[in-house]
Amino acid sequence: MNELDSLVESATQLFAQSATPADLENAKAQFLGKAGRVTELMKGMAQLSVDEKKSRGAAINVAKQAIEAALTARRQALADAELQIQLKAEALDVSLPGRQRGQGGLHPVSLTLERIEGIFGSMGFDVAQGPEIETDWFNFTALNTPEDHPARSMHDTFYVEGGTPEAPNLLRTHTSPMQIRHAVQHVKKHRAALDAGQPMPEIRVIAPGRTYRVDSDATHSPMFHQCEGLWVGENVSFKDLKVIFTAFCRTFFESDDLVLRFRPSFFPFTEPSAEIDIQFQTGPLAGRWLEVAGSGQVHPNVVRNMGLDPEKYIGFAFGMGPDRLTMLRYGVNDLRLFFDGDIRFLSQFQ
Ligand code: 2U9
Repeated sequence: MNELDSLVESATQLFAQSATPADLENAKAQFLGKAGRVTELMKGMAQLSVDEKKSRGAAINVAKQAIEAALTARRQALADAELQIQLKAEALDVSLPGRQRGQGGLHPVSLTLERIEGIFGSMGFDVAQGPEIETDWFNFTALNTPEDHPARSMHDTFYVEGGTPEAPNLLRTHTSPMQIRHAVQHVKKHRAALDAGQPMPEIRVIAPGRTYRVDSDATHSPMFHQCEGLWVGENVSFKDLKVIFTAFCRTFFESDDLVLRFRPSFFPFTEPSAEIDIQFQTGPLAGRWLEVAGSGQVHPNVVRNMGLDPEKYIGFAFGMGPDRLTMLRYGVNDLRLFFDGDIRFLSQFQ
């Protein structure tokens, strides 16, 4: 191998050993730079004759071009390798599943309220709506709760600004005010017929919603839910109450052999009154009496406050706690879980 061939070979080798573009430029300088070996060879031609210069110059040029070609090839190889590294780092795995958008769902108590509304809706009941901030009259007076009744104590509810000292505004302690409002509207709508001695369509309504009391432990929350029902007509009886509430409980708990017990009790707005207990015949709660609701014949004073004659119209009412119904249905043992907002608890109901 002649001197020029071995020069090309050592340049090619040095270029191949250059791992980065900077190394490669240094290697280039050693051969093609001002003080590089090719330049030195050119300078070394000074003493040669014109003919020798021609042939020697041509040979050096061939070697120089070979070195430049090797340099260009190595530059390209390094750039390609760099690109490959970059592509690998930025690679997208299109087979990966997309990021899921968190999907919300209804709160377990809302699911219960929807169930209750569906069941009573199918039995011809309207769903009442009304304000959570109530007047003293709708929350207490209209419901036959006298001025000196313990339920009116400052300790039993939350009073809010805006009322008068005699009739303060308060957070409703039950959903019954909604039924009074609903009944008053209903009676107003049919006033002319009533005055003409004609029959009034029956009032059949449920009132679900948030209620408030000063109470807080594992089974009581200052904010809780209630759903009350009211059925007023000329020929309604306790039997009707028993039939619809039994049908409701059996449908709600999906248990056809569920047994109900009506146990005498007292409420200011009903007389007579009864607690309603249920008993499952199968399943984890079988054999125990579980209190699920209160009920009774609407007190004549309350019927009168609706604008109806209690001698002619009779009403039956019930009240239950959807929070407790939800606990029973799903086997939840602490009421506070419903209001903590813990996604690990709530997501189990989706
Ligand atoms: C009107 C007249 C009477 C609703 C009734 C109850 C009995 C009752 C409690 C059950 C558990 C409330 O959620 S709870 O704490 N309710 O025991 N509620 S009778 O009586 C009415 C309602 C409206 C106009």
